[in-house]
Amino acid sequence: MALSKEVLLDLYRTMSKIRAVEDRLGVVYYEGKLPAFDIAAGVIPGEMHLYTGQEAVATGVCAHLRKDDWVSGTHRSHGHIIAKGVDLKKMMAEIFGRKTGLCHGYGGHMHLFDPDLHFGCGGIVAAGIPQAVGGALAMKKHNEDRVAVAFLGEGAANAGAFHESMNLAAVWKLPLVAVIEDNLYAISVPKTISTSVESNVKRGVAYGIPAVQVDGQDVIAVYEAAQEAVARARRGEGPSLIEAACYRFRGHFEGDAEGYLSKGEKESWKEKDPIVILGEKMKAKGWLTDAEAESIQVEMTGLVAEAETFARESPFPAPEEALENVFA
Ligand SMILES: Cc1ncc(C[n+]2csc(CCOP(=O)(O)OP(=O)(O)O)c2C)c(N)n1
Ligand SMILES: [Mg+2]
Repeated sequence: MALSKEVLLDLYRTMSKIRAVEDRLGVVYYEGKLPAFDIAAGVIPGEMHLYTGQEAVATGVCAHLRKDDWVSGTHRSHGHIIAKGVDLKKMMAEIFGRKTGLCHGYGGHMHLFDPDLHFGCGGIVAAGIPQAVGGALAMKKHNEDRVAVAFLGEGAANAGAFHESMNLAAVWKLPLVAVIEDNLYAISVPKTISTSVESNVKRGVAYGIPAVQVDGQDVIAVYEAAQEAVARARRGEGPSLIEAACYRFRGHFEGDAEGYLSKGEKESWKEKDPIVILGEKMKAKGWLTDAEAESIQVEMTGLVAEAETFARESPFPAPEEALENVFA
Protein backbone atom coordinates (compact mmCIF):
# COMPACT_ATOMS: atom_id res chain seq x y z
CA MET A 1 0.00 0.00 0.00
CA ALA A 2 1.40 3.39 -0.95
CA LEU A 3 1.16 5.90 1.85
CA SER A 4 0.70 9.59 1.04
CA LYS A 5 3.32 12.26 1.57
CA GLU A 6 1.12 13.75 4.28
CA VAL A 7 1.03 10.48 6.27
CA LEU A 8 4.77 9.90 5.92
CA LEU A 9 5.57 13.46 6.96
CA ASP A 10 3.39 13.06 9.98
CA LEU A 11 5.19 9.84 10.96
CA TYR A 12 8.56 11.49 10.38
CA ARG A 13 7.64 14.46 12.54
CA THR A 14 6.37 12.31 15.40
CA MET A 15 9.48 10.12 15.41
CA SER A 16 11.64 13.26 15.32
CA LYS A 17 9.75 14.70 18.26
CA ILE A 18 10.29 11.55 20.32
CA ARG A 19 13.98 11.48 19.42
CA ALA A 20 14.41 15.15 20.35
CA VAL A 21 12.89 14.54 23.78
CA GLU A 22 15.00 11.44 24.42
CA ASP A 23 18.21 13.05 23.17
CA ARG A 24 17.71 15.98 25.51
CA LEU A 25 16.78 13.79 28.48
CA GLY A 26 19.87 11.70 27.79
CA VAL A 27 21.92 14.83 28.55
CA VAL A 28 19.93 16.60 31.22
CA TYR A 29 19.40 13.45 33.30
CA TYR A 30 23.11 13.45 34.20
CA GLU A 31 23.00 17.02 35.49
CA GLY A 32 23.96 16.87 39.18
CA LYS A 33 24.55 13.09 39.15
CA LEU A 34 28.19 12.89 38.14
CA PRO A 35 31.06 12.06 38.58
CA ALA A 36 30.03 9.13 40.84
CA PHE A 37 26.61 8.60 39.22
CA ASP A 38 24.42 9.23 42.24
CA ILE A 39 21.04 8.03 40.94
CA ALA A 40 19.14 9.87 43.65
CA ALA A 41 20.76 13.22 42.88
CA GLY A 42 20.34 15.76 40.13
CA VAL A 43 17.44 17.53 38.43
CA ILE A 44 15.74 14.21 37.59
CA PRO A 45 16.30 11.84 40.52
CA GLY A 46 15.64 8.12 40.05
CA GLU A 47 15.83 5.79 37.07
CA MET A 48 15.50 6.80 33.45
CA HIS A 49 14.55 4.40 30.64
CA LEU A 50 14.79 6.04 27.23
CA TYR A 51 12.95 4.96 24.09
CA THR A 52 15.65 6.06 21.62
CA GLY A 53 15.74 3.73 18.60
CA GLN A 54 12.24 2.32 19.08
CA GLU A 55 10.40 5.42 17.81
CA ALA A 56 8.87 3.65 14.81
CA VAL A 57 6.81 1.32 16.98
CA ALA A 58 4.90 3.86 19.07
CA THR A 59 4.58 6.16 16.06
CA GLY A 60 3.29 3.59 13.59
CA VAL A 61 0.71 2.26 16.04
CA CYS A 62 -0.56 5.48 17.60
CA ALA A 63 -1.02 7.08 14.17
CA HIS A 64 -4.24 5.04 13.95
CA LEU A 65 -5.61 5.95 17.34
CA ARG A 66 -8.21 8.49 18.30
CA LYS A 67 -7.94 10.58 21.41
CA ASP A 68 -10.59 8.42 23.10
CA ASP A 69 -8.74 5.16 22.42
CA TRP A 70 -6.89 3.76 25.43
CA VAL A 71 -3.15 3.14 25.53
CA SER A 72 -1.31 1.43 28.33
CA GLY A 73 2.43 1.70 28.25
CA THR A 74 5.44 0.45 30.15
CA HIS A 75 8.40 1.74 32.16
CA ARG A 76 9.79 2.99 28.79
CA SER A 77 6.84 5.04 27.65
CA HIS A 78 7.94 8.53 26.64
CA GLY A 79 7.54 7.52 23.00
CA HIS A 80 4.09 6.03 23.54
CA ILE A 81 2.63 9.10 25.22
CA ILE A 82 4.25 11.51 22.76
CA ALA A 83 2.86 9.53 19.84
CA LYS A 84 -0.56 9.62 21.53
CA GLY A 85 -0.29 13.41 21.53
CA VAL A 86 0.73 14.51 25.02
CA ASP A 87 1.41 18.14 25.87
CA LEU A 88 5.22 18.09 26.06
CA LYS A 89 5.28 20.72 28.80
CA LYS A 90 3.13 18.65 31.15
CA MET A 91 5.13 15.54 30.37
CA MET A 92 8.47 17.23 30.96
CA ALA A 93 7.23 18.84 34.18
CA GLU A 94 6.23 15.38 35.45
CA ILE A 95 9.66 14.00 34.61
CA PHE A 96 11.21 16.90 36.54
CA GLY A 97 8.85 16.15 39.47
CA ARG A 98 7.02 19.48 39.29
CA LYS A 99 3.53 20.45 40.37
CA THR A 100 2.54 21.38 36.80
CA GLY A 101 3.27 17.83 35.62
CA LEU A 102 0.75 15.26 34.40
CA CYS A 103 0.58 13.74 37.90
CA HIS A 104 1.42 16.92 39.82
CA GLY A 105 5.00 15.69 40.11
CA TYR A 106 4.07 12.60 42.14
CA GLY A 107 4.84 10.05 39.44
CA GLY A 108 8.02 10.90 37.58
CA HIS A 109 9.17 9.48 34.28
CA MET A 110 7.73 5.95 34.70
CA HIS A 111 4.27 7.10 35.76
CA LEU A 112 2.83 9.28 33.05
CA PHE A 113 -0.95 9.39 33.29
CA ASP A 114 -3.11 11.56 31.09
CA PRO A 115 -6.85 10.98 31.57
CA ASP A 116 -7.74 13.32 28.65
CA LEU A 117 -5.59 11.21 26.35
CA HIS A 118 -6.70 7.92 27.93
CA PHE A 119 -3.08 7.04 28.58
CA GLY A 120 -1.40 5.31 31.49
CA CYS A 121 1.88 3.53 32.17
CA GLY A 122 3.96 2.31 35.08
CA GLY A 123 7.02 0.56 36.36
CA ILE A 124 5.50 -2.86 37.09
CA VAL A 125 6.43 -5.08 34.17
CA ALA A 126 3.35 -6.55 32.40
CA ALA A 127 0.88 -4.66 34.60
CA GLY A 128 -0.39 -2.54 31.73
CA ILE A 129 -1.70 -5.49 29.71
CA PRO A 130 -4.54 -6.58 32.03
CA GLN A 131 -5.39 -2.89 32.44
CA ALA A 132 -5.80 -2.58 28.68
CA VAL A 133 -7.90 -5.75 28.67
CA GLY A 134 -10.12 -4.20 31.34
CA GLY A 135 -10.43 -1.06 29.25
CA ALA A 136 -11.28 -3.12 26.19
CA LEU A 137 -13.92 -5.05 28.16
CA ALA A 138 -15.54 -1.78 29.25
CA MET A 139 -15.53 -0.54 25.64
CA LYS A 140 -17.21 -3.72 24.48
CA LYS A 141 -19.81 -3.64 27.26
CA HIS A 142 -20.65 -0.05 26.34
CA ASN A 143 -20.90 -0.93 22.64
CA GLU A 144 -18.26 1.65 21.76
CA ASP A 145 -16.01 1.52 18.72
CA ARG A 146 -12.97 2.41 20.80
CA VAL A 147 -9.76 0.39 20.88
CA ALA A 148 -7.33 -0.42 23.69
CA VAL A 149 -3.65 -0.81 22.91
CA ALA A 150 -1.14 -2.42 25.26
CA PHE A 151 2.53 -1.85 24.55
CA LEU A 152 4.84 -4.32 26.25
CA GLY A 153 8.40 -5.56 26.05
CA GLU A 154 9.34 -9.07 24.95
CA GLY A 155 10.41 -9.63 28.57
CA ALA A 156 6.91 -8.78 29.77
CA ALA A 157 5.55 -11.39 27.37
CA ASN A 158 7.00 -14.05 29.69
CA ALA A 159 4.90 -12.83 32.61
CA GLY A 160 1.71 -14.60 33.63
CA ALA A 161 -0.30 -11.40 33.32
CA PHE A 162 0.37 -11.35 29.58
CA HIS A 163 -0.88 -14.90 29.09
CA GLU A 164 -4.04 -14.47 31.16
CA SER A 165 -4.71 -11.24 29.29
CA MET A 166 -4.34 -12.85 25.88
CA ASN A 167 -6.66 -15.67 26.82
CA LEU A 168 -9.39 -13.37 28.12
CA ALA A 169 -9.05 -10.93 25.23
CA ALA A 170 -9.51 -13.81 22.81
CA VAL A 171 -12.31 -15.59 24.61
CA TRP A 172 -14.25 -12.33 25.11
CA LYS A 173 -13.31 -11.05 21.61
CA LEU A 174 -12.16 -7.72 22.99
CA PRO A 175 -11.01 -4.68 20.98
CA LEU A 176 -7.40 -5.05 22.08
CA VAL A 177 -4.16 -4.62 20.16
CA ALA A 178 -1.14 -6.02 22.00
CA VAL A 179 2.12 -4.62 20.69
CA ILE A 180 5.23 -6.47 21.78
CA GLU A 181 8.36 -4.41 21.37
CA ASP A 182 10.97 -7.10 20.95
CA ASN A 183 14.18 -5.19 21.61
CA LEU A 184 15.96 -8.49 22.40
CA TYR A 185 16.64 -7.79 26.09
CA ALA A 186 14.89 -7.58 29.43
CA ILE A 187 17.42 -5.44 31.29
CA SER A 188 20.53 -7.58 30.55
CA VAL A 189 18.75 -10.89 29.89
CA PRO A 190 18.65 -11.86 26.22
CA LYS A 191 15.37 -13.16 24.90
CA THR A 192 17.21 -16.21 23.56
CA ILE A 193 17.74 -17.58 27.08
CA SER A 194 14.45 -16.49 28.64
CA THR A 195 11.80 -17.26 26.05
CA SER A 196 10.56 -20.66 24.92
CA VAL A 197 9.62 -19.56 21.42
CA GLU A 198 11.60 -17.68 18.83
CA SER A 199 8.70 -15.38 18.14
CA ASN A 200 5.76 -14.35 20.30
CA VAL A 201 3.63 -14.56 17.18
CA LYS A 202 3.36 -18.27 18.02
CA ARG A 203 1.94 -17.44 21.42
CA GLY A 204 -0.65 -15.12 19.90
CA VAL A 205 -1.71 -17.82 17.48
CA ALA A 206 -1.86 -20.32 20.37
CA TYR A 207 -4.47 -18.11 22.02
CA GLY A 208 -6.46 -17.84 18.81
CA ILE A 209 -5.33 -14.29 18.16
CA PRO A 210 -4.21 -13.09 14.71
CA ALA A 211 -0.55 -12.22 15.12
CA VAL A 212 2.13 -10.77 12.87
CA GLN A 213 5.79 -9.94 13.17
CA VAL A 214 7.03 -6.69 11.66
CA ASP A 215 10.31 -4.85 11.28
CA GLY A 216 10.05 -2.41 14.15
CA GLN A 217 12.73 -0.16 12.69
CA ASP A 218 10.49 0.44 9.67
CA VAL A 219 7.65 2.75 10.60
CA ILE A 220 5.76 1.98 7.40
CA ALA A 221 5.71 -1.73 8.23
CA VAL A 222 4.47 -0.98 11.73
CA TYR A 223 1.89 1.49 10.41
CA GLU A 224 0.46 -1.06 7.97
CA ALA A 225 0.26 -3.88 10.51
CA ALA A 226 -1.35 -1.59 13.08
CA GLN A 227 -3.84 -0.26 10.55
CA GLU A 228 -5.24 -3.73 10.07
CA ALA A 229 -5.16 -4.62 13.77
CA VAL A 230 -6.82 -1.40 14.93
CA ALA A 231 -9.47 -1.63 12.20
CA ARG A 232 -10.22 -5.23 13.19
CA ALA A 233 -10.64 -4.24 16.83
CA ARG A 234 -12.84 -1.27 15.90
CA ARG A 235 -15.08 -3.48 13.78
CA GLY A 236 -15.64 -5.69 16.82
CA GLU A 237 -13.68 -8.62 15.39
CA GLY A 238 -11.47 -9.08 18.44
CA PRO A 239 -7.85 -8.77 19.48
CA SER A 240 -4.62 -8.82 17.50
CA LEU A 241 -0.98 -9.15 18.39
CA ILE A 242 1.89 -7.34 16.70
CA GLU A 243 5.48 -8.25 17.45
CA ALA A 244 7.82 -5.46 16.39
CA ALA A 245 11.49 -6.44 16.10
CA CYS A 246 13.38 -3.41 17.34
CA TYR A 247 16.37 -2.25 19.33
CA ARG A 248 17.04 0.34 22.00
CA PHE A 249 19.96 2.56 21.12
CA ARG A 250 20.75 3.29 24.79
CA GLY A 251 21.14 1.12 27.87
CA HIS A 252 18.22 -0.48 29.69
CA PHE A 253 18.38 2.54 31.94
CA GLU A 254 20.73 5.48 31.94
CA GLY A 255 23.90 4.42 33.72
CA ASP A 256 23.70 0.85 32.35
CA ALA A 257 27.25 -0.41 31.73
CA GLU A 258 25.89 -2.64 28.90
CA GLY A 259 28.42 -5.40 29.53
CA TYR A 260 25.96 -7.91 28.09
CA LEU A 261 26.13 -6.54 24.53
CA SER A 262 28.30 -8.22 21.94
CA LYS A 263 30.99 -6.23 20.20
CA GLY A 264 29.67 -4.04 17.42
CA GLU A 265 26.06 -5.08 18.09
CA LYS A 266 24.73 -1.64 18.89
CA GLU A 267 26.67 0.00 16.08
CA SER A 268 25.17 -2.35 13.52
CA TRP A 269 21.64 -1.73 14.80
CA LYS A 270 22.25 2.00 14.66
CA GLU A 271 22.59 1.57 10.93
CA LYS A 272 18.88 0.78 11.07
CA ASP A 273 17.84 4.08 12.58
CA PRO A 274 14.07 4.34 12.00
CA ILE A 275 14.18 8.09 11.38
CA VAL A 276 16.97 7.77 8.83
CA ILE A 277 15.20 4.85 7.13
CA LEU A 278 11.98 6.80 6.65
CA GLY A 279 13.89 9.97 5.73
CA GLU A 280 15.74 8.14 2.96
CA LYS A 281 12.51 6.69 1.59
CA MET A 282 10.91 10.13 1.55
CA LYS A 283 13.94 11.74 -0.03
CA ALA A 284 13.93 9.10 -2.78
CA LYS A 285 10.35 10.14 -3.60
CA GLY A 286 11.27 13.83 -3.49
CA TRP A 287 9.03 14.27 -0.42
CA LEU A 288 11.74 15.48 1.95
CA THR A 289 14.87 17.54 1.42
CA ASP A 290 17.89 17.74 3.69
CA ALA A 291 16.89 21.31 4.52
CA GLU A 292 13.35 20.23 5.48
CA ALA A 293 14.69 17.40 7.64
CA GLU A 294 17.01 19.87 9.33
CA SER A 295 14.21 22.34 9.93
CA ILE A 296 12.00 19.62 11.49
CA GLN A 297 14.86 18.77 13.82
CA VAL A 298 15.33 22.42 14.76
CA GLU A 299 11.58 22.79 15.35
CA MET A 300 11.42 19.71 17.60
CA THR A 301 14.52 20.73 19.54
CA GLY A 302 12.84 24.10 20.10
CA LEU A 303 9.64 22.47 21.40
CA VAL A 304 11.66 20.34 23.79
CA ALA A 305 13.62 23.38 25.00
CA GLU A 306 10.35 25.23 25.69
CA ALA A 307 9.00 22.23 27.60
CA GLU A 308 12.21 21.95 29.60
CA THR A 309 12.14 25.64 30.52
CA PHE A 310 8.50 25.28 31.60
CA ALA A 311 9.45 22.30 33.76
CA ARG A 312 12.46 23.95 35.35
CA GLU A 313 10.51 27.12 36.13
CA SER A 314 7.59 25.22 37.66
CA PRO A 315 7.30 24.80 41.44
CA PHE A 316 7.76 21.50 43.25
CA PRO A 317 4.71 20.15 45.06
CA ALA A 318 4.75 21.33 48.68
CA PRO A 319 5.80 18.70 51.25
CA GLU A 320 2.46 19.13 53.06
CA GLU A 321 0.69 18.02 49.85
CA ALA A 322 2.51 14.68 49.85
CA LEU A 323 -0.53 12.67 50.92
CA GLU A 324 -2.93 14.35 48.49
CA ASN A 325 -3.93 12.48 45.32
CA VAL A 326 -2.64 9.18 46.69
CA PHE A 327 -4.18 6.25 48.51
CA ALA A 328 -2.78 6.42 52.02
C1 LIG B 1 6.97 -7.20 38.05
C2 LIG B 1 8.33 -6.65 37.80
N1 LIG B 1 9.40 -7.48 37.80
C3 LIG B 1 10.63 -6.99 37.56
C4 LIG B 1 10.83 -5.65 37.36
C5 LIG B 1 12.23 -5.11 37.07
N2 LIG B 1 12.31 -4.77 35.64
C6 LIG B 1 12.16 -3.52 35.22
S1 LIG B 1 12.25 -3.40 33.55
C7 LIG B 1 12.52 -5.06 33.39
C8 LIG B 1 12.75 -5.70 32.06
C9 LIG B 1 11.64 -5.47 31.12
O1 LIG B 1 12.01 -5.96 29.86
P1 LIG B 1 11.06 -5.81 28.63
O2 LIG B 1 9.68 -6.17 29.03
O3 LIG B 1 11.65 -6.55 27.50
O4 LIG B 1 11.06 -4.22 28.34
P2 LIG B 1 12.28 -3.29 27.86
O5 LIG B 1 12.96 -2.79 29.10
O6 LIG B 1 13.16 -4.08 27.01
O7 LIG B 1 11.63 -2.16 27.16
C10 LIG B 1 12.52 -5.68 34.64
C11 LIG B 1 12.74 -7.11 34.87
C12 LIG B 1 9.70 -4.81 37.40
N3 LIG B 1 9.82 -3.49 37.19
N4 LIG B 1 8.46 -5.32 37.59
MG1 LIG C 1 12.91 -5.90 26.01
